[in-house]
Amino acid sequence: MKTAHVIGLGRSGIAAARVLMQQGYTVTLSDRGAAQRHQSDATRLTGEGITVKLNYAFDAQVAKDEGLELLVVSPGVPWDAPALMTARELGIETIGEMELAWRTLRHLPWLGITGTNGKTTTTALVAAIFKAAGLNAPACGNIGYAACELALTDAPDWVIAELSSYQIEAAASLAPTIGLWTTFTPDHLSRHKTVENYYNIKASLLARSQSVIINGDDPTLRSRSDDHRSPRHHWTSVKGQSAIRPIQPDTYIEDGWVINKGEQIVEAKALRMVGEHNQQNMLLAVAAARLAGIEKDAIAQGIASFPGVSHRLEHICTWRGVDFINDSKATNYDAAEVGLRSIDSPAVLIAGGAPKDGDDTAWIAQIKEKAAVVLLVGDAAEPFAERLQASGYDSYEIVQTIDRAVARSADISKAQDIKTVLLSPACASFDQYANFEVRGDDFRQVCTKYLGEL
Ligand code: UMA
Repeated sequence: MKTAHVIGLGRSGIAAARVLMQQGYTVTLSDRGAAQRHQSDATRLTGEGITVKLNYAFDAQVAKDEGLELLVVSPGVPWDAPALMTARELGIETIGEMELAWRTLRHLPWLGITGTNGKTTTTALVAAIFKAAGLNAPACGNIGYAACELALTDAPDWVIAELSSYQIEAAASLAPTIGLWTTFTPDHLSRHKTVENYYNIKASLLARSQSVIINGDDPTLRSRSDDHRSPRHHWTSVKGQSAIRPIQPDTYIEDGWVINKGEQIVEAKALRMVGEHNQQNMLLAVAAARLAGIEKDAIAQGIASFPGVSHRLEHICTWRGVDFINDSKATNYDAAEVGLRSIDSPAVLIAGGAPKDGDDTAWIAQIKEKAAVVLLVGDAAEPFAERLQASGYDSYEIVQTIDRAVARSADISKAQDIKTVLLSPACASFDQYANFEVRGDDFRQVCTKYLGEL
């Protein structure tokens, strides 16, 4: 009997364990935690014949002695964790959940979408276009629906996967039909150590892709364009056909139209999402759809009916003329800077959470331009206050929680001419919430309830 061990009782780990069961493995699934949700998942999975170990530290030597052949890890498990290194040394095959999905679904065409920011919107927009074309191609991967969950369903027409650096580094043979790169700025440095490591992980995906689409409006991707010059590379630009010379984009905006290889595809204004970055995401999605052979009518229909993505500049409500916007997915400085750049000012910005490393210069410059007041929450409140003060911006208040921030922003909006209240944290959520979705849901709920009662 083949044996496999899966680490991480989350979305990826549960789906990976089920896929392995279907493939005839004897499966053990372990997690270092033993929270309430772990216990109820464990009961369910035990009933399916999976051995579940909670509060468990994977020991490679013990596993080897017991004859383990395959170790599958969830994206959140550091790829260089000592137990994984020992497993490799002992000859236990060690792969990520995404690699397992690839091995299971490699007979299908794949579109792999990566980048620091813009991945989720581009992935969701591509999925909307493919759906409009009548294809069965739900978005999977980092967007929240694990690729192994997709592998448990009826075979789709395409695998449209949002791929984080965590997933790519643990999926060494994943070779998409189309690889797509949205943006590049430093992120996840606590895991990948250097910017170069982080870049190389993403570049490795494109190196293995049959065709490649790259956002030519991203300064770093453009400056490293020599890494990506060959007929299989396709560039996009919102600035027209000639603005990013010597690169020649084959998808670009001109006279208000999205053009692909000289053909008008859809009017740029058809997309109902604000911000130049979303126009960039739209071009990437159009380029991917055209490479996949989708007709322009379906592309136009998919774009026009696309409602946007939850937690990404999501409009919650308009209260006394002030727009309340949820950008909880902005978990780093660059995403938060893009969020601020996209909204009407003067604004009240709600920021903070679990702080991350990174360069905050451009974000603070946008705060000075757009934010009348910054309300600070979570563990980052004190350090952000110090950074803002040191940069000469003193219109901030420490309010600690999102419900107090919403109440305070309503007061400020009554007293000052405020156009937008924006939750765009520039931080992870783990100090106060399970993840950024729960944080965004909380913001939505507090806005709806509190403002509704005023
Ligand atoms: N765990 C261990 N040992 C470890 C690390 C984690 O046992 O060393 C356990 C945790 O206790 C927890 C479980 O592993 O119970 C969680 O695994 P996970 O963190 O991999 O989470 P999943 O629920 O499987 O979600 C993962 C992605 N999470 C991460 O990459 C951290 C989700 O991306 C993704 O949507 C999902 O798979 C489906 O593909 C989220 C994310 O935060 C959105 N991604 C990062 C980002 O976008 O910045 C990369």
